[in-house]
Amino acid sequence: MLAINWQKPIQGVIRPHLLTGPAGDQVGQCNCADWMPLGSANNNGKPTSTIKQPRNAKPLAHTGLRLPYFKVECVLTKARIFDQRRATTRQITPWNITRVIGKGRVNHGKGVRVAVLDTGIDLKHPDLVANIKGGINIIDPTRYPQDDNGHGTHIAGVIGALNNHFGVVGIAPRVSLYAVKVLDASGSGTISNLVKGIEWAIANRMHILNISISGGKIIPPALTLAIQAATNRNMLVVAAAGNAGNAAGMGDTVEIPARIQPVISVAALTRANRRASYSATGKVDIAAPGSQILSTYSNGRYAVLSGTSMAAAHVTGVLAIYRAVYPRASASTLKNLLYGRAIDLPPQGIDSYTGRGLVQI
Ligand SMILES: [Ca+2]
Ligand SMILES: [Ca+2]
Repeated sequence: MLAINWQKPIQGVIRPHLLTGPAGDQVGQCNCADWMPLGSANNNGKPTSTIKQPRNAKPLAHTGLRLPYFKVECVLTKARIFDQRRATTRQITPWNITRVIGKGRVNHGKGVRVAVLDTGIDLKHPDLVANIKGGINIIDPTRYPQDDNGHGTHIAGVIGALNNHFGVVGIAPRVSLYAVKVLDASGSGTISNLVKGIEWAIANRMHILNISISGGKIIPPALTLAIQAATNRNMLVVAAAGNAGNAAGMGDTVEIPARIQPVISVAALTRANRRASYSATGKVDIAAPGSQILSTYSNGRYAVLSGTSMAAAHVTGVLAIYRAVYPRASASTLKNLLYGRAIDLPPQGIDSYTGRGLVQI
């Protein structure tokens, strides 16, 4: 029995709760041939803007947030990710995790608090549950931040899926994950809810914020203020550069919040260490694997997703490892370490495609 230790001050919002056991096994429901288009992805693979406006507000393009993932490539049931007969002896280390951690980690991110501002996290996922320490549902504070989309659970798994005998493993498998649900089941949300999520993260003294969300190019002042408040408190804010890029790498296509100055903007790489064609260009700080990423998914499942969303999660995981090594280091010191350790990718030097290059532990 694992108790979720919901961090104060959230009493009256989310009650302490016991969450036990894996979600129901859904053997054979999905396979790679019938990947499930969810949320803001459509059939041609380009993310669709699913703009949701706050009530009584004049429509503003920048109030719409969406998830910068390319599409759900494949949803795997627990049964499909590993042979059930060997389930007690097998765990996959996805290629993208190996790419970033190399020969191994110096620690597992223990004691580092990471807020995942997203669609929630599958709070009962057997490959995450021990690391989920709290959170909030900003959309409906009377409910748990349970992931009704899948995206947030995928992000959480890249950052910190458990190192055990099944499923996958994340970059920082003993990190403390906090589910901050700011997007609904379709992956849509508002700037004001994102700002509230950041405020919750500040109030609850998170160390790192992962924001795999994009919301166009107009910078809302309220969002900038919230992010500056976080970075002024020595917090690291990581965001997906966005999926509005093009094959030629032309133009300034990075979206908010990644394009806001103190945010670490992350580009997506393919398995060949090339910028993915969808990965936004311009204000890019660093790059990480983003295409064909296997991780945890809603309802105890696993899925392969692609996008700068996934790339951002790798950088968050690496920062968690750094922070566990140097718990007293300032955010700017950790940022310099992050940038200094990255492997430069062509063209030589810092560039608008992959920033300082491939993130490394
Ligand atoms: Ca595992
Ligand atoms: Ca370069």
